[in-house]
Amino acid sequence: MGKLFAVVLTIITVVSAGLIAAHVWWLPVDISTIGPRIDRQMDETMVATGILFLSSQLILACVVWKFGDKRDGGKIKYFPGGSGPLIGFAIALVGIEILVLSFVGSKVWAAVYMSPPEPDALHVDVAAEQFAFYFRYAGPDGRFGVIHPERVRDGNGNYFGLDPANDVAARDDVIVGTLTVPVNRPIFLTMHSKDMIHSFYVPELRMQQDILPGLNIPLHFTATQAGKYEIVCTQLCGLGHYSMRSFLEVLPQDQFDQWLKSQSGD
Ligand SMILES: [Cu+2]
Repeated sequence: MGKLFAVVLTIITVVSAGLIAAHVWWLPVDISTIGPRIDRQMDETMVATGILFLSSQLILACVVWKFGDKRDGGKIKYFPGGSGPLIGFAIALVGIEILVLSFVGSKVWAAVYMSPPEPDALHVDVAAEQFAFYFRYAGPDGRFGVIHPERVRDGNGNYFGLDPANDVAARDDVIVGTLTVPVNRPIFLTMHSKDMIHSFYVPELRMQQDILPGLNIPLHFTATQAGKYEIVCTQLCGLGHYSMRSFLEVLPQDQFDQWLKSQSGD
């Protein structure tokens, strides 16, 4: 029985590690400037944790193979010195690995979160709610209208609580349900939530950011490939969470200009 277990354990270990190493189920194509660094970090993490995973499972299989059936007269073999030092060693090893990975990974994290957006970035304001995303562009005047939370009303399409009657800057704000951006241009998002925690996730951008009520959360990226990509909410935000999604549409600059102009109604 012990030998059979050792064989099955070895097969499961090697096959699952092989599937990950071969990137059989992996992230979709990367379309952001930060993507290659994130992917490399992910690979490094997988190699470091993979070595620990493979060695621990294979050592376990070897031990079970060798000692699993030897229960002569009910005698149980113990590791010299007991299991305490071994457990201590394993905890220290995993702890050091997590610390090192966090330290190395923090550089990529900082490149996204600790650096300011480019000065020429296109600013898009994002509102998340149960169960939709809305995107707002400043319009031809380049200024966003002021948000009045008490004016937010889905019934008349005032998702951002604007007051166009009294606020000139709000009159030309463009509000849409699809995040449309020009390719190769830095994009700066500010995101807020109307009701509860949501999350902005675009696997192709390698970006996932929680949106918390009461905060205006910044995020910046540059998309490098035109196309249409799915935006999904990855925080369980209520009964309709499964349907909370939108699209990121990356267009060549001239097509984007045309699109924005048509939305502004000029
Ligand atoms: Cu949500």
